[in-house]
Amino acid sequence: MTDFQGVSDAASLLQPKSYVGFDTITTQIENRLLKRGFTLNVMVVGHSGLGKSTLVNTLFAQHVIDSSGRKTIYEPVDKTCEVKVTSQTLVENNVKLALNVIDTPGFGDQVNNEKCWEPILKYIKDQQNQYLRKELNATRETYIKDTRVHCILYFIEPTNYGLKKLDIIALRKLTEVANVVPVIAKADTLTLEERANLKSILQEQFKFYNFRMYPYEFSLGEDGLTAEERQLNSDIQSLLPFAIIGSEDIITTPSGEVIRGRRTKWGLINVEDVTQCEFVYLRDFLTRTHLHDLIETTAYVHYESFRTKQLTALRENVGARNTQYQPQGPVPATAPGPAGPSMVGGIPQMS
Ligand SMILES: Nc1nc2c(ncn2[C@@H]2O[C@H](COP(=O)(O)OP(=O)(O)OP(=O)(O)O)[C@@H](O)[C@H]2O)c(=O)[nH]1
Ligand SMILES: [Mg+2]
Repeated sequence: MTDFQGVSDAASLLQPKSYVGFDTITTQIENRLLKRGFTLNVMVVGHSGLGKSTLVNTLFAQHVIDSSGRKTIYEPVDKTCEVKVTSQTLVENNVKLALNVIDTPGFGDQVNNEKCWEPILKYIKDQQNQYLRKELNATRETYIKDTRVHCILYFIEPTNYGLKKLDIIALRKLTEVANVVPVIAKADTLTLEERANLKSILQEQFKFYNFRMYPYEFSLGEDGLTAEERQLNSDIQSLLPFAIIGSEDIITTPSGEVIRGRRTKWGLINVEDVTQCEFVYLRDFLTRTHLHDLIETTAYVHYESFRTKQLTALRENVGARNTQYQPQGPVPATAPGPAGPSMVGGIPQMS
């Protein structure tokens, strides 16, 4: 009998006497993945005009979304916060990325912003619910379309006072259900001292309110994080929230250098220069080191916890129903059962 425990033991590793070819499995997987492409769902949350659309367009170096809030002060304030999804497919070296940007215009725009985070939270839970329903279907799709929110970029106003009451409530709710990456918006409007001061206030507030920001210290797999990965995650954590500047403009400097930047009265800002802002750190972290991890963490941490809660509630419901309707005598073949509390597709709906 093969002892699978022993496979990790180098002494028991067998090398085929001639080339078999199973080492191509990685290429085979890569080819299949390339054919299918990848999906990334990014949600942007923050007050109107904080540069949400600009940052997404800067991150993906393409005009992916339009500003969806008010264009002028004369436009009426939308009644409520809503959720708008824009989908684009980006291609880079044969890799197709279906990018869905979930915009939340109207967030925090009202005089009374109580519960303005509700439509956002509802959207996130609806996507998880949809996925669960598809997963539990008797005839499952081979690849379930993934609309679960992989990353929330949370925009914090560049003031000197740290989080507002609304930020605290929204962050508490959102960090429980998705990967949240906080950013200080429009960092060019703060001096370097103000920026450092705001960052330390925010870091203390995150600690005080116990907000679990992405990336997390724990690992998803059994293998655990390597010392290097752990170090990278802790370096990123110490940078949060990223002080960013966004721009869609490509500018040629007097020295002939082509940069992505903002032209101001007192000079040019190169958003890709790490001495001027932390945009590059954010981009590298989101797209070059943690893109896959964002998707996996959503599936194995956030969705998993939602799934467990839902299925436990479903089991308890069925259990309660069975106890309530314990047959006293012979059971009629067509005994009617109560319609379970607020059930959609057999799954109880959680608030
Ligand atoms: N100074 C400065 N201005 C910025 C920055 N990012 C965006 N802006 C400007 O701020 C304005 C609003 O930017 P948007 O990207 O439309 O902001 P938004 O958060 O998407 O706004 P809504 O969609 O209306 O909620 C635009 O004029 C941008 O050029 C930044 O980093 N610094
Ligand atoms: Mg916008």
